[in-house]
Amino acid sequence: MSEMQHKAGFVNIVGNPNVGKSTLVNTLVREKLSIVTSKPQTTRHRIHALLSDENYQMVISDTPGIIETPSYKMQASMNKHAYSAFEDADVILFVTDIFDVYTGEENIFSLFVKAETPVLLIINKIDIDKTEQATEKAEQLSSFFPFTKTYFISAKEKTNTDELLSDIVTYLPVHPPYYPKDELSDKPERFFVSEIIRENILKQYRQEVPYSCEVVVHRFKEEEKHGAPLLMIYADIYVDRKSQKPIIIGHRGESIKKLGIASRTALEEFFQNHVFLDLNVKIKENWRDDDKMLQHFGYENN
Ligand SMILES: Nc1nc2c(ncn2[C@@H]2O[C@H](COP(=O)(O)OP(=O)(O)OP(=O)(O)O)[C@@H](O)[C@H]2O)c(=O)[nH]1
Ligand SMILES: [Mg+2]
Repeated sequence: MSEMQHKAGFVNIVGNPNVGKSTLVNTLVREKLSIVTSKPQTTRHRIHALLSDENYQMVISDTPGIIETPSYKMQASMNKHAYSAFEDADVILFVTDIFDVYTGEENIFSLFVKAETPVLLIINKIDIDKTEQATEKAEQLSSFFPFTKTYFISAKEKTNTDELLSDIVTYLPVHPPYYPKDELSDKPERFFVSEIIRENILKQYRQEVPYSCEVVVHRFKEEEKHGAPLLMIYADIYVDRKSQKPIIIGHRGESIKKLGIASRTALEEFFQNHVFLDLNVKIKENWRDDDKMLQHFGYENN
């Protein structure tokens, strides 16, 4: 009897901003690893979420939504992260929804051709879409590229995602696991801390303000208080204009206090631990176009 061979591979998720890529990653791995908000351009980095079973390991990449015309170096770097997902994929998940518009001229379709891997077309948000529209969308997109298979899902409601998951396994090559089986991500804890705070900034503040923010965790330490573990977290929020600092802080510090409470609650949920959180606001003018700052904030590697 031949032994069941272990499979492992890279499952890379691509698509426009706000179509539900991060929601799908979280649904597939059954953990909230990637931040999700109603605003486009939430994800800025490429995030590897790991899903392991006895017989397989998926390295699922969430990527930033592709920005057609980047206006900051930061966005150019986000695109670089997104495009890198075409290079090492074993299977590509192209996520879209019925609101998403493609003409067929987009660069992404030639990248699918070049990738030479199966590309699955995922029409998301069927919980709110009329089936007819979703079907029309799928037909239109299929005329731009011969997708391996089409799925109509709701990442949010977990509709048809089990079927998708078991299909993905069939596309994985025979390979030993890339990471220890009990790991959930290749990103360090500090990364998730800054993402969770950034998620709450995106949820709380309006217009350009959240997009001008970057969060840096400069101290992350487990201590004990009254015999119970306590995570001590100190983070700086960088804004790219002077005028944004008082907005983050708010009248008598009310806004940052609210942000602190929401972030701490989310962090406690994530780490299943008590958290002490200290937030400070710093100004770094035009950091989104500053190579040195971008490197410092981790945009250049990975
Ligand atoms: N109704 C519905 N909403 C969804 C579904 N999936 C995602 N959303 C919502 O769509 C919005 C964007 O979801 P994200 O997962 O952040 O989208 P994304 O593609 O990762 O976005 P970027 O990181 O900005 O590129 C959020 O408000 C989600 O709650 C779905 O299946 N149904
Ligand atoms: Mg995202």
